[in-house]
Amino acid sequence: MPFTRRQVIAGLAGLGVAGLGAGGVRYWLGRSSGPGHDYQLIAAPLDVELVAGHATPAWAYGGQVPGLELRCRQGERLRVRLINQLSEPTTIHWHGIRLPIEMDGVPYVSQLPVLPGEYFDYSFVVQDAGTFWYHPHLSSSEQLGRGLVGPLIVEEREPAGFLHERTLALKTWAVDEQGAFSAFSVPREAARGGTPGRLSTVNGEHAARIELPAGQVVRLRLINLDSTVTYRLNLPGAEARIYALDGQPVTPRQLGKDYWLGPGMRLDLALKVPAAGIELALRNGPLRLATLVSQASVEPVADWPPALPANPLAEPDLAVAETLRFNFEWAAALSENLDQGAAYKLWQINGQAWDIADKTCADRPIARLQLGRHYIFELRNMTQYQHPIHLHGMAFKVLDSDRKTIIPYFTDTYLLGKNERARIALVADNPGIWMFHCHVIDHMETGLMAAIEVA
Ligand SMILES: [Cu+2]
Repeated sequence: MPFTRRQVIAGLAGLGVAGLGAGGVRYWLGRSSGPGHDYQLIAAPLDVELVAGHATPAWAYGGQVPGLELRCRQGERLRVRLINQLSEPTTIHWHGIRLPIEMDGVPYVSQLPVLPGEYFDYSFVVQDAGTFWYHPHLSSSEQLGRGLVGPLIVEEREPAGFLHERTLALKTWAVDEQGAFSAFSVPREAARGGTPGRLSTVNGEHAARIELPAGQVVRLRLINLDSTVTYRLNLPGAEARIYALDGQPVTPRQLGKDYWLGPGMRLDLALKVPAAGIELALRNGPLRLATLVSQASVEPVADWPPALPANPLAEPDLAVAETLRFNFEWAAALSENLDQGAAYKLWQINGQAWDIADKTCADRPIARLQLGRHYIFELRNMTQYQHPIHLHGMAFKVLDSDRKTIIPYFTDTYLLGKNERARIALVADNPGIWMFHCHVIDHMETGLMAAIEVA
């Protein structure tokens, strides 16, 4: 049966989210308490057409997958009322945002799960401009797998030099040829690189065609909101420069051959759009993800904008920093019976495997940092798989690696290659219990997560 967009929209009404506008979201009327941005965000089931002619029973934020793009200005307050219309508990974690622990969205660590029919008000001042995203921190393989992932864009205090921008949200869905979901997590895959999807999409569309104005410099905000895939991004024949990594500005530099964008990571590119009619392929290695189509534009040809202003991050002082070691390990001895329920202990950090079924894990932090002190983390990947290592609550500076040349930069997620050793540094300037984990969701849910206390 052919499945039209109209039916998808009509399906929304039955879910009780009609009347909120096309995106299923509206600014709260009369509830503004100072400068800021107010959203009402409904998490609810939604049939979407990822495969032509077939419905996929997704879960959506604001009536769309990926979720509604939330926008805010640096230094202002973002208020989001999450309304849970799912049949199970959920939360929202704000990936890369430095915020108070109560707003971090980790169940039983920073808040209780938001139950079906309940709502939760998130409210925090956004300190850093850049490209971020949001997702649940609960039943992650299924909730992220079904589409609960969305962009969060924080605009600079003063307009940056870009007149045009596009968000390109990358996700590879675990669906079959009829659009039905396949398993989000398969133990034998969790024990390797994570369970991969099959259908690549940009902004929820397979083989998307994205129109850009000829002669203009467009800011492309690429976000990997997939649970497993590291995209090896390239744009053959394009004039493109990197302006920010994982939301944090860098000195502009050429986009090289392949940029490896692991789960959770972001890349802000400036693209000089070629003459009208020319098409560029946005690719993952040799595979085309989307086609960028240059459209005639009457605007005068633009030049490269200046670098983006740095965010107000504390600079770690390596001379006084204390060094801590974190070993990311394969928990081989514990993983003999993959299909007999032992799947939650495939990976470990410093000999400890996180158990997502144990609500008390965060009572036993893997490290305790003193508020205001400076630290170097030595990260050692003792495994044959790469792990995008993510820290909540604080940005960190990547210093060096034994596998590649690093121009030191701030981030919240570092893609630690197989058997790589790298050093990162940070100022422990945000009190709380912060999760430190691999962003391959299968790895996170089978042990590769820990809590770090700052007090
Ligand atoms: Cu991992």
